[in-house]
Amino acid sequence: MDVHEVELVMSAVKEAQYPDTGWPEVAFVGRSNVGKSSMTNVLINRKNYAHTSSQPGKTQTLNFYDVEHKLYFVDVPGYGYAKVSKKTTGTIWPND
Ligand SMILES: Nc1nc2c(ncn2[C@@H]2O[C@H](COP(=O)(O)OP(=O)(O)O)[C@@H](O)[C@H]2O)c(=O)[nH]1
Ligand SMILES: [Mg+2]
Repeated sequence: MDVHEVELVMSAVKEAQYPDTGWPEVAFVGRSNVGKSSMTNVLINRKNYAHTSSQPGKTQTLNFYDVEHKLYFVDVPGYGYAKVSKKTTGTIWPND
């Protein structure tokens, strides 16, 4: 699919904030710093729309990208060794 229209529609910290359109949601799961955000950017043809970082732990919320009003790519926090407190990341994803 050629992607032209992408929009960050929600940066969610709790389930009540997840979109309820029923569109498919695609997410990549993996440790911090393995390239999940970079992969998302490649797929949506953007350079750094999903923020990448050389420091682990940059992505701290569930970021839902509306792709062509058909589906979502969801950039998720990694697990592993990010230097943020459990309080900051909340309960959505274990941070270690
Ligand atoms: N060498 C190399 N570095 C990459 C690749 N993909 C991502 N990176 C780098 O790895 C670091 C972490 O990438 P990021 O997408 O933020 O990882 P995330 O924590 O899984 O979302 C960044 O400095 C990226 O530039 C790749 O295919 N090769
Ligand atoms: Mg990331």
